[in-house]
Amino acid sequence: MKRILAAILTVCIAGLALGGCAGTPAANTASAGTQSGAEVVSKAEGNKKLTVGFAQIGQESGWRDAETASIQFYAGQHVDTIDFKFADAQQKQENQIKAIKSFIEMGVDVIGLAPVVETGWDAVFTEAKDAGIPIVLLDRRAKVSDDLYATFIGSDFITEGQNAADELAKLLNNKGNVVELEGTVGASAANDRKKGFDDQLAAKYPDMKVLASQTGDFTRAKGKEVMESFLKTYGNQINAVYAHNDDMMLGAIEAMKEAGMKPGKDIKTVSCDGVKGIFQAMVDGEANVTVECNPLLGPQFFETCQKLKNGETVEKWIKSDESVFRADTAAKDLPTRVY
Ligand code: GYE
Repeated sequence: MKRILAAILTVCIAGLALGGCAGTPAANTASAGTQSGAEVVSKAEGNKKLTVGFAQIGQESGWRDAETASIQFYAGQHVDTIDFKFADAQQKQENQIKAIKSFIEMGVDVIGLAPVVETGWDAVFTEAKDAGIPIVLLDRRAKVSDDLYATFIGSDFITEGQNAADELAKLLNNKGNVVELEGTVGASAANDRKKGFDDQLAAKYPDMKVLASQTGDFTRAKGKEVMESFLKTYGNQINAVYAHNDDMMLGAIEAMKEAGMKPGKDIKTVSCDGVKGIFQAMVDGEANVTVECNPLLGPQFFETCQKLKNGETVEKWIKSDESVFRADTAAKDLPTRVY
């Protein structure tokens, strides 16, 4: 699956350089926008099809692949009504900015973006606004004024961080030393999962301490590398790991096993996402809890884009539904997981 996806994405990157992917360039023309606040609507006219450009972050995690697949699948099922252009930015903000600029030039109806980091978007979002093209933020937030984007579709990362703290507290009987694997530096998912966790410890669990916290860039390889260095420095002092995503935790689990430790037992684990791999680790007794974050955003994304093309107003935050999953039900849950 990953390989097929990678092939599609590669074609799409090449396609973007040539002016698009998956469909013909939009025939519609974008005119200068005068809209403000929540009333950002598409000014595109003349093309019956909904034309959408999406600037994806990259392929850093299983979660990301599932989100891309959900979007590509929906677009593929609706080729008669949707012209879809996809760009993979390989985790670089400059590539996302380039993709957005090229979508503006094409005159798409709506631009979708999963912003790799929170800041640095004002100039290019203003260009889109001036062209009358609304921006839909998917799964991560951008720190810009409200008039520069139409809506954010995604999770409450602060709540996820708080839930992670409560789960670790239960596993440790409110007392112990935690090491933290952070997501990509500057990403809203990393900033807020950290803030929610830290605030909850400060408010409710004075005997739980974060020994060290470092980025693992949301990847399995980096998660493993950082955990190895934590183990070298703190060894047996570590009672638990909190990882901002499951992929980093899966890397950390490898590191713990190689160091002769029993993850899920000697060292408790809580991570975010809910990918199949972490359910398998819970079934195997090597992980304790995952705080779910839903990547299957394709349908909601395109439905929102259509509403914007129609000139309808949409909520400023369209929240995803999610829960917490623990090792005791993992064997029953695993077969029901779709990503
Ligand atoms: O948790 C992580 C991914 O932005 C919510 O990004 C998303 C995060 C997700 O790489 O696995």
